[in-house]
Amino acid sequence: EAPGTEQELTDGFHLVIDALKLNGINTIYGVPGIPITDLGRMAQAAGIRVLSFRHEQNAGYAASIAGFLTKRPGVCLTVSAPGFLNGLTALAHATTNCFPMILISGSSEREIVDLQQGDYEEMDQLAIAKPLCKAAFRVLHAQDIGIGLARAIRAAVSGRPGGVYLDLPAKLFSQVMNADAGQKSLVKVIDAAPEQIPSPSAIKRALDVLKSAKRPLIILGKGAAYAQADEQIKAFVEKSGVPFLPMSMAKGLLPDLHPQCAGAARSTALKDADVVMLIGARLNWLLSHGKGKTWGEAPKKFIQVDIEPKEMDSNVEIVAPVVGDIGSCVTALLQGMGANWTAAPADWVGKITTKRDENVAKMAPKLMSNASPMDYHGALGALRAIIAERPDTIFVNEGANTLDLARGVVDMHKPRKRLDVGTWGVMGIGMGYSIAAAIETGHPVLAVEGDSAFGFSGMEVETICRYKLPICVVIFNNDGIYRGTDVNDVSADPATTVFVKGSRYDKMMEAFGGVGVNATSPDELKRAVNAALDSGKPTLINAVIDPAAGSESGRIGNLNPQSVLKKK
Ligand code: OXT
Ligand code: ADP
Ligand code: MG
Repeated sequence: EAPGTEQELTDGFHLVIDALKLNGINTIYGVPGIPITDLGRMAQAAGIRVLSFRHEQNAGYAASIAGFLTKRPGVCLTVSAPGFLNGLTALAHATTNCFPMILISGSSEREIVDLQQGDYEEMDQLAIAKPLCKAAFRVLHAQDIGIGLARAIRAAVSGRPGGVYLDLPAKLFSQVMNADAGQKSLVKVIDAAPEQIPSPSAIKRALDVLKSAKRPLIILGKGAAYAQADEQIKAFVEKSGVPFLPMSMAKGLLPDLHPQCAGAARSTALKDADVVMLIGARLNWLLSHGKGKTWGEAPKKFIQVDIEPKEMDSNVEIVAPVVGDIGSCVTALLQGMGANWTAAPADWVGKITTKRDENVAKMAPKLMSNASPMDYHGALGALRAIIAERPDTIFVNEGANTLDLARGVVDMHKPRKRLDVGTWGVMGIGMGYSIAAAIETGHPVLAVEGDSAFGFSGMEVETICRYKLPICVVIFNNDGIYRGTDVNDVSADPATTVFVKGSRYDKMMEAFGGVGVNATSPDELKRAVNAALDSGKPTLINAVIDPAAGSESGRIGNLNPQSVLKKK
């Protein structure tokens, strides 16, 4: 270097890194390769945490849940065409779940792609990404990197959060420009997710409807968990005296053991309520679209609090839409209630409490079983006690029976501790979510995985060992999807839903220097999980579950189409 003699230069690589850092993005999840290998190296050298995965889908899921946990866009970095497509599932997932995420992908040269001349990993990525995300941008000139990233950040986190695609063609990275001009071209995004204050008339309307209720119910969704308005939501729910029902990832926003929690009286609460207030939850399939058998005969009035105006009336009439960010909306509701709000009718609250206590009492003995081979309840009883003792542990969960039964059995005590398959019921989030949860929160992670579910991201146990993350993976190994007992009596091939019997997933972990344990009883399981959480060492426990214990599709078997010709 000859200082002073030549003008100082910067390039696309450095501008991308500087733009990320300027906006507080300090972690990247991705897989290296042409054209972004050096970008990853340089980002690491510049102090960004760059986590290299074994498959982009898992890196993408990591980025998506980082967005949920932090309210900042999680960033996933991929190579062109195949890497991009691998990451795209996660981008679509982030959009569907309303998690802020940016998929940054290297791409091939526009001139060649547009003439379809067969470039290395040729693909019109921008066009393909567009319908699957909130916004998609391409940057062709180094001086536009700052603006490009600013647009991506804003699009991801403002309004209803979601996935954004940022296309960076290979040539951009080596483009050179004057360093001063480069620095000036960067944009620090101010107030990326502005407050959206609800109108006073909407608040009054909602409170009038709530006040008129004889059997009110509040449903908290993962949008409420995302909002990080925990104190206001708690104050509002408690002041209202209304029973609340947490959707899966909203469990723990108020503790599951809170006296107003109706989680264990779900059917009764939905059927019999006359006014239902949705806070950050959509009336999609998970709530039977707000109609039909689940919702009973009695007429309902819906109040909905959501940042997305188009969500209102999506499935049924919303008599009191409250559009705004949840923090502002709940604060306004709380203020509007004034000093003399009459709590929800005692007979209704009593009815829910009685039903809940009945259901809890019915389940209690099943959780005490120390039988071997384990059934789901026996194994989950052990894990439930561990989470009660260690409420800061992040609980990641996927599978069918493994998911549905854990959701009911394992109480959550704090907000944003339960991370699961979300709106799509997708298998494969397990290891990506676990890695991001450990990285973003610093808390230990307990991932409870069906043996099938685990298979979708299982190779990332190497990643977990490489970064020495405090993650304990428990595989509920019942030899297959839903059950391990199906038989094909027509050919020598196994039935389509079963795996190699008696597999030892724990040995996978040992291959990479982690701790592997085979657990055959709830006591063994409990000991192994406690040891893992105490040591913080990457651990995988193969929990042997009775192959006959599960049911088809867990709690959603009703969604399977039936052939009238099937059974003779
Ligand atoms: O009130 P009632 O009486 O009704 O009782 C309710 C509660 O009140 C009560 N309850 C309690 N009782 C006592 N105590 C407590 N604490 C308590 N808490 C609650 O219990 C009942 C039930 O309560 P719940 O759960 O709240 O209510 P319910 O009725 O279930 O709620 C309805 C839903 C819809 C909201 C709920 O069921 C839900 O959230 N479901 C999500 C389901 C889901 O998303 N499933 C995942 C997808 S399944 C399938 O698609 C799978 N695949 C295909 C596939 C996928 N998904 N993805 C990809 C990329 N490829 C393929 C595959 C391959 S699952 C799967 C693998 C499965 O095999 P595994 O080996 O992984 O797993 P295993 O099954 O274990 O083998
Ligand atoms: P669940 O699956 O838990 O029922 P959904 O994903 O269906 O939750 O719904 C989440 C809802 O929360 C979405 O409609 C989304 O627009 C909304 N949302 C997300 N963040 C906010 C926020 N900060 N303020 C208001 N609404 C939000
Ligand atoms: Mg299974």
